[in-house]
Amino acid sequence: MIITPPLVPFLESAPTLIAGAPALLGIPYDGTACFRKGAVHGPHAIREISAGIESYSPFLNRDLAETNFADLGNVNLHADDPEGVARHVHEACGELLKQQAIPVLLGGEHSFTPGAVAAIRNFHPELAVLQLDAHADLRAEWSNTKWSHACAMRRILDMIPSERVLQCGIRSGTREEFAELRAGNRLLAPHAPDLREALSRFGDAPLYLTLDLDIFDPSQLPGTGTPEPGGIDWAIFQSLFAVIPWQRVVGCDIVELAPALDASDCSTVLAAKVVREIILALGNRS
Ligand SMILES: [Mn+2]
Repeated sequence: MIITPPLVPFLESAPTLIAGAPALLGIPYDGTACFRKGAVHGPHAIREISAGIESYSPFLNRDLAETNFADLGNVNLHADDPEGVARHVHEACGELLKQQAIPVLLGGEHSFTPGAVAAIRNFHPELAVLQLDAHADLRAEWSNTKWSHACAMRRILDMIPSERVLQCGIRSGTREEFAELRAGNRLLAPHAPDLREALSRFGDAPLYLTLDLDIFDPSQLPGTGTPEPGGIDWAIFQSLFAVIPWQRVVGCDIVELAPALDASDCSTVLAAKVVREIILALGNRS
């Protein structure tokens, strides 16, 4: 397994992989960040601050202490180009899926998501993708690479048919990106009833969730590379969370926390709480 052990465990997680359970894997990379860097430190910051948050979720009435999951540490990145990093993520996710774990990837920047989706699609050909994000990420190329964070959803659409992709919370992009989103019926406001209805189009298809933390308003989460006013708060996040069919989620990522950009650490606390809720949702579904 191409990983390094966690420097600081996510709360009291088991270090070894458990079939059927979520497995945290960090991707410390921000090589294509074009505005403000720092997401490379996301995985470490989330683990470190996890010691300071409760393991119990009153919202879900579940506790990490009674939940099967593993924190496997970070992927060893022997590449500094985004395509190479995506390839490492592809390999690592392939290994996790072979062992029937559910990859939960901690970014890092958004550019590695197509690598994860490519690996998971090999196991689940009918895979559908839900993106929660402020940005369309539909550029064909950005900063001289097709593998920039700004191209993540374009690369996913190279693999997954448009009708199996939903992009929720998007409030920033080019005129062309928005024209495409609207024409493809993929654009959703962050409104739980709409999300529930749209997800029902996928039937029983397995689902990949890519969660860019900049879907949150900068007042809630300023510690991100490309903040975008007009985002969601925690209550709206909970309402969206409640309509996601977690039984069908076969992989997910939580990306774009840049901890040093928020000296209060509240952004990192929020990110860790998101990760906790996702582990609780994925680790208690039998
Ligand atoms: Mn974004």
